[in-house]
Amino acid sequence: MNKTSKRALSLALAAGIGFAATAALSAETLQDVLKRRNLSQQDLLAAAKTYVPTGKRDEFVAFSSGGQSGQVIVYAVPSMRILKYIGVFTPEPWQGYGYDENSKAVLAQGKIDGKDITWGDTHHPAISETNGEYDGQFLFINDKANPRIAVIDLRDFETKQIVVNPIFKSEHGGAFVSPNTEYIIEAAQYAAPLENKKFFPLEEFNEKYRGGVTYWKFDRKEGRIKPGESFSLELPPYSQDLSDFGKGPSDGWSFTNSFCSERYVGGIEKGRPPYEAGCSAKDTDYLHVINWKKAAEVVKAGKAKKINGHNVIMMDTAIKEGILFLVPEPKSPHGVDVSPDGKFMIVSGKLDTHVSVYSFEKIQAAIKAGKFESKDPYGIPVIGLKDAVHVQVPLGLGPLHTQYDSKPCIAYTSLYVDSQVAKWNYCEGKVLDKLSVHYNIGHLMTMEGDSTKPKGKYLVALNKLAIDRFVPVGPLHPQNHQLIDISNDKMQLLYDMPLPLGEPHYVVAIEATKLKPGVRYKVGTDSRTDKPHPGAVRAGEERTEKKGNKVTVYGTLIRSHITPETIEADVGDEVTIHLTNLERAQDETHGFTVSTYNTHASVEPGKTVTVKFKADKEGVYPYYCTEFCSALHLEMQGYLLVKPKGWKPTKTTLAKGNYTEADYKATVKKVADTQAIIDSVVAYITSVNYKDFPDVVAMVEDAFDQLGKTKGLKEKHEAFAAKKDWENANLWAEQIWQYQVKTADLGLRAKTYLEQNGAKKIK
Ligand code: RUQ
Ligand code: CUA
Repeated sequence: MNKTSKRALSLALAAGIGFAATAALSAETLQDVLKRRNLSQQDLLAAAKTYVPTGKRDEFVAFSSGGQSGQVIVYAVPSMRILKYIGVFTPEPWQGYGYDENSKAVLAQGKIDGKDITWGDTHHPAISETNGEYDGQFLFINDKANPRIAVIDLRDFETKQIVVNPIFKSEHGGAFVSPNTEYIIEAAQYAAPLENKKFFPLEEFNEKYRGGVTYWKFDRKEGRIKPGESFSLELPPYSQDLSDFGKGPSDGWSFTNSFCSERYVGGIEKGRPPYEAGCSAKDTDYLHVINWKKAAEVVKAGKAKKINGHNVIMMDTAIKEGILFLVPEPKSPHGVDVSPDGKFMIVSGKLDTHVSVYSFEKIQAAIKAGKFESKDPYGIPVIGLKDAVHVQVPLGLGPLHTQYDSKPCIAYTSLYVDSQVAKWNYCEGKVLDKLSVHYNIGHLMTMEGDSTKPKGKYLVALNKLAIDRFVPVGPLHPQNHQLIDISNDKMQLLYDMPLPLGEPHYVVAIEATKLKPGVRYKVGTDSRTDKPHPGAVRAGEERTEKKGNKVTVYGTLIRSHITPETIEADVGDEVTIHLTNLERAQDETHGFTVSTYNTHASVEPGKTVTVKFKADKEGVYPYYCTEFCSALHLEMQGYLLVKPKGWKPTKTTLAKGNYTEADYKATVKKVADTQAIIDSVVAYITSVNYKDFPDVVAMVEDAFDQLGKTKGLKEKHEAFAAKKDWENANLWAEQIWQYQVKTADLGLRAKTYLEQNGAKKIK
């Protein structure tokens, strides 16, 4: 018996006989701890508001942009515990994302002009909505640097699709969803020619460079964006920025602001003042007001132009059809955020102390009356600021983004220069409270704060700088997400969370109970397509095929073996390994890698994953399971044998172990002892109402599954024993014990769960 199995058995024995640890007696009182750790009553209050005791769960789940990592960070509120990183635009090794064939296919959708792009500048995540409320089904996120949008399915938190914007070279105003997630907005940032690979000098900026906004059509049933049914609007080269969809009365419209409507072209190297001067010279920029429902009809009517194979409504068409308007907005604006009731759009001018509350009703009245103060250089009608604004409120320096409270008319705006959050009433234009944060807040986020039904309670400040907040870790600091309690009149700062990944620009949070992720896949699923995987097999159907120089393995994974345990190839063969995880138990993920072939798969219960590589080096390459899945995880192994050209075997049998009758008898006794433990655990479980605990039912089923695998093995070892083949007799008896250990492991987990969750005795 090796060390691991000895430990497993002794653990099983210890727990099986009901050995319970006694709770350690703490001599310290709460007062002692406060003193020792130098904590105030206020600290204690903050701790009480954020602490989530072991075994308890958080109220909200936040999806944060992972910034330059190209990933999404999932964390929980109020504990601020990180739950997951989701690989999106970049490879993520743990999840095998970019290391198995199925996920490589998703990443390959993000190639631009045939080139792999292995990073992304993610900015704005958006949760899918139904009637303007978060529904927890999908998450979208954009890549500013390489204009792309990704679709993540929240049933398994996996990236399913990446679409490349067909006409932009960069973007920023995405992802934002329409109230029923029919469309996802992606607005351009830095203007460029819309046609691919077209060159025009900067001298032709005004004529040939363009901005725009894309409306990606989303098919909810399929959970995929339909590029063929998507369209864009050509816009002036104004550096379009953030966007938002209207809702309620403003449903059908969308809003995109802009900076650098000066259309300034810098050139320090030629002695010209830099972009920052030329792009902020004027007092106003433009809010783009777009009737997207009508725009969709214009496309249907065949009035769009195809650019790079994509439908684009040109500016002159948009003007003629009355779907595009501008409103001045002060000065170098950043966020545009539609209020929950859809009546107002709040715009912050970064270089203005004011926040402007635009009235949708007023804008509509001006459009209906044809009341425009001017036209921009491209002939787009401009509605006068006075005819569009409900109120302008001086909030402080560097206002950027606004989020909403569950209480009517209450909003929170980030003040970048002041490093503050302002709480204010946008109906009455009154400032209510201000709170200092550390430092230079960018976005901020309230719970479901950009939906029609914000949940209030907490606000997270996404600060750009983290000076003096954390133990120093070198010149590159972590980001600082600060949790703020907004349930009372006065805001209270609760917690600093360092985020050590990228610059997370924006984050969205949803009530945890709205998320209904699965715990396993239907056996044989390709999780990246949601379809049955053609390489899936069931237990007993495993096989290896060799055709020409192609070796294809149809394998399975289950605690604690990989089938097959040997793969043979000739040097130069192309090896494709399909692996199905046959587990039904929760959290029984197996990983798979082959030494030095840069391949990795994460195979969750039910999933089928393919890894593929060219066996271009002769030699011996161990493969193994990379997740610590059971007591015999280390033994979940095998060999890839890459044979040299013309190799012939000289030895045809494997070495034998020196097993004796005594070894065999000891193993048989061990099997009997372990069975006694299993019986006692089963007796306990069936003596309580375990059927009322679905998680336990799954564990118990799986435990019996494992035990079921011992069928026929007793006859087998006894037959070998009768022939005095002690090696085979001993090893087959040992195999029974392996299944018993897994059974006991699950049974004990179930027992602990039941004891801790108040299972009741039944008759
Ligand atoms: S950004 S700090 Cu949304 Cu990309 Cu504003
Ligand atoms: Cu499977 Cu470790």
